[in-house]
Amino acid sequence: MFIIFLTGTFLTFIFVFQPLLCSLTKKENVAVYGKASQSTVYPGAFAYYAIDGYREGRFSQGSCSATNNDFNPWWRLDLGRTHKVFNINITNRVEYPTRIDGAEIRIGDSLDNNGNNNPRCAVISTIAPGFTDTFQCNGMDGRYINVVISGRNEFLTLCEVEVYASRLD
Ligand SMILES: [Ca+2]
Repeated sequence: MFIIFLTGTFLTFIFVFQPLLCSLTKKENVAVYGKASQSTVYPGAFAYYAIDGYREGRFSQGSCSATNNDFNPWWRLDLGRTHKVFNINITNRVEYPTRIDGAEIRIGDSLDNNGNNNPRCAVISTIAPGFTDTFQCNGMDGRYINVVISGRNEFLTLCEVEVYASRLD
């Protein structure tokens, strides 16, 4: 009887409380509500394409942003107000996948150096062609999310940037 009671309690937790807990703590991709800009615009590859909601990694499909071959190219998302950022997903382009290597994710409220001086969440070592990798930012605060490649000339291409964060009121 006790075992049945215990099992029942356990199942109640699994089927009732667990989904409730998940729905309360679920983080939304807030990137789609933001505004994107970038150092320069490669013809037709607008900054917005990195937050259009599609992870499509083939450049020809028109869902990847790209800069020209800039020195220190950057892409920036403005969330409109400060958020607590938990994790960021970045989808790499299928073609020329090594262009993303060494890119830094920076988060903060400053626009100094176009936001590229904000605290660093992560350095992207590499992302497989067309794949999506997750970077943990552990609740860093910021209105601006930058992806910047420092110290070399490069085309910065992002096929999707998802930002899972909570608004700070
Ligand atoms: Ca996209």
